[in-house]
Amino acid sequence: MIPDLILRRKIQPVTLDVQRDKITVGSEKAFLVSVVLTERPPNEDPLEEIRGLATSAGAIIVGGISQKRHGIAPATYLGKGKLEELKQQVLMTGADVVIFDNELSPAQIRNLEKATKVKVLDRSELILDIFATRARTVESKLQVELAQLVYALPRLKRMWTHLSRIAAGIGMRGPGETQLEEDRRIVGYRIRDLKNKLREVQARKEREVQSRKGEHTVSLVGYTNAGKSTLMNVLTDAGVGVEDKLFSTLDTRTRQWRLKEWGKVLLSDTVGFIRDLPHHLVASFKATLEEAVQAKLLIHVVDASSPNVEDHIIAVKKVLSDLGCADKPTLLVLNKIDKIVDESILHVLQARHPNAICISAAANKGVDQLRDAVISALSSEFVTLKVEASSGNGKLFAYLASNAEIIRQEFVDDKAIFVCSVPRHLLHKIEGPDVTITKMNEAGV
Ligand SMILES: Nc1nc2c(ncn2[C@@H]2O[C@H](COP(=O)(O)OP(=O)(O)OP(=O)(O)O)[C@@H](O)[C@H]2O)c(=O)[nH]1
Ligand SMILES: [Mg+2]
Repeated sequence: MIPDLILRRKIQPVTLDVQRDKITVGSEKAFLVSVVLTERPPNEDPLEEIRGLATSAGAIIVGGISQKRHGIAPATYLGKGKLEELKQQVLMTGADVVIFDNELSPAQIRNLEKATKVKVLDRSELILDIFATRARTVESKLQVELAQLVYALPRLKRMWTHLSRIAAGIGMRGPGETQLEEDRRIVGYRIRDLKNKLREVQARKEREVQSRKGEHTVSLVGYTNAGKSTLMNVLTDAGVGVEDKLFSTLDTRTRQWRLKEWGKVLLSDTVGFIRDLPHHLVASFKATLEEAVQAKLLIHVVDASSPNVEDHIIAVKKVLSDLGCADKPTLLVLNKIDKIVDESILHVLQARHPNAICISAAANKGVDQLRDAVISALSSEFVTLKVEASSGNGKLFAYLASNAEIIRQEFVDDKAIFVCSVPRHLLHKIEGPDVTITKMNEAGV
């Protein structure tokens, strides 16, 4: 009953009862729509990714259509003719939900629902739904809930419209404006509450990462389903979950990775990225991504067998740049080469990315070359130094604090002494008349 729902929401003001009622897929019959606005390679299936996402969310796919357009139809996103075709298809296939591979405005969703008479989800909603079903730890649950609520806040009206439709069906009146305002306030409180909780998680994460200063930290990043967790398992026996599903990993795992005689590094596996990742989702997952943000070196894992490999690389670079990691030393790894049947495809990829390392994590191939590449990247990109300066040199201290990994620091009389690891290309920035720099070995001695 609706009043119960509303009551529950007040006691436990999450509104997800209503939201989930509206914005989930479950095991419903889904019809897919993709509007392609940019030129794509002719051999590409425009529905492939949304099919993967919808399947990962548990939907049963009953069909799909795609349309190439230069611009969108403001009211319904799709053009008139295509909308007619969609209506027919929904009827014919008995679909319960239409899922768009595009980002729709609340008004467009409303108009599309009116036309098709079934629930309509856009790409962001679907991704949020997958994240919600996958979230296991307290941290990821908080992050997903925040992302969902931030997304839902401007759309509450739509959910209410939906509710009042159900309400009308069982002989009740829909909620008035006051109820909507009240709801907005409740959601607003909950968002603030979640942000505070996540601030604590973030602070704890930062302390954790901070405590590893001086260690070599390497993070696996990449498009979802690229094989990051598989590679993590091969390198460290971590036993992390691997699945042929999008977003199987939502939490960061860190394990020791022994690099032969060179020593050990800390390797992290984390949540995958995707094209057009809802930006509030990236913001919400800041605590989880902290490991990658702080890593000394990134290993960008790519599914080289995907026809969209270049798009995936661009999408990952974009998220990395949003996270402020654009200039971080990064090794590109072309994974799943065992799946590439046509050798010439691999040659083209190699020519385009001459520094990339080709591997097959599943077949444990190329892993030694990857090890060597990581060792040489870590050794050449960073230098360990003893920096001595007068204790009044605040500018230098601030610079080291934000750009170097400080291994040890001490103050003797009016002198400050830092042992730190500095990116080689920033060395000149710390040189100065009152600064003495001595090179040290990796361990800082
Ligand atoms: N053929 C082949 N399959 C691979 C390889 N590496 C991973 N896979 C498969 O690709 C799928 C995804 O692998 P995961 O390791 O879960 O990928 P991920 O990047 O961690 O994915 P998310 O956590 O969802 O972002 C699984 O079915 C793996 O078995 C490989 O080298 N070759
Ligand atoms: Mg994974």
